[in-house]
Amino acid sequence: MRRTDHMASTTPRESRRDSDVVLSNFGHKEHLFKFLVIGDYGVGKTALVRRYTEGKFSSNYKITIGADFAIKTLDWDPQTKINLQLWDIAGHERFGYMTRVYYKYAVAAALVFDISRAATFQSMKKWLNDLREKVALPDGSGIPVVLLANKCDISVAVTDEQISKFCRENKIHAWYATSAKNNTNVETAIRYLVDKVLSSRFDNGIRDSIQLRHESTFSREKSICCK
Ligand SMILES: Nc1nc2c(ncn2[C@@H]2O[C@H](COP(=O)(O)OP(=O)(O)O)[C@@H](O)[C@H]2O)c(=O)[nH]1
Ligand SMILES: [Mg+2]
Repeated sequence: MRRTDHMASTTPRESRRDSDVVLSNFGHKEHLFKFLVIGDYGVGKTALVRRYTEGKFSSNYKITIGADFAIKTLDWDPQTKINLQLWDIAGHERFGYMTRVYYKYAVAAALVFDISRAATFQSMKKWLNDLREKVALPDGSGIPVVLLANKCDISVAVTDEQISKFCRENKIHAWYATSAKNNTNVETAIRYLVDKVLSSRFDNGIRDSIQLRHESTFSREKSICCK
């Protein structure tokens, strides 16, 4: 695993977000989190989303126009279920920015570049600026971001030092070298983001829960990660 955790300063967060429905039922919580997957065309966003949600990799994807999302349900712990929506910006990469509608209610983002193509790393600043300009928490701080240096199974054109420096300068707390092809660090990176979102809520004592009238039965079949 290649990852940096630095920048000790963390900004406190406040309660938020219509999309983050939290259902509470006899101690059980169910969250809905919208995560964005952003970056230039061809860096592997769709491949990462498919790898994570379907466990598959294919070198041939049809180009989809419009924002696409895939859902995965995580049994995070015996009391917590998370419905994760991964939004893939399919077809809009050429603009280098997204509309506010696309960013709405997002609680975290993965910025992706292709480690074999330096130009896609140079674009990260532009994508990050667009993200931070268009989505902020009520207290003005940004949503958690992870940087993914994808295609680490092929040639490397950007060094660890360059990536770490970029993260330090832009207050990105973690980055991972990933491969959608070889399934390297894909789950780890998403888990990092989920953990960030959950812990910041916990830190702020968020109590935005709805009591359910009847006990519901939560499926535990697709348990993929527990803390
Ligand atoms: N070797 C390798 N190829 C990848 C990886 N991820 C994606 N690709 C390939 O890169 C190309 C673009 O991927 P795609 O997911 O469509 O990129 P997107 O435009 O960012 O959604 C496709 O041919 C993928 O098969 C990876 O981790 N390793
Ligand atoms: Mg795509």
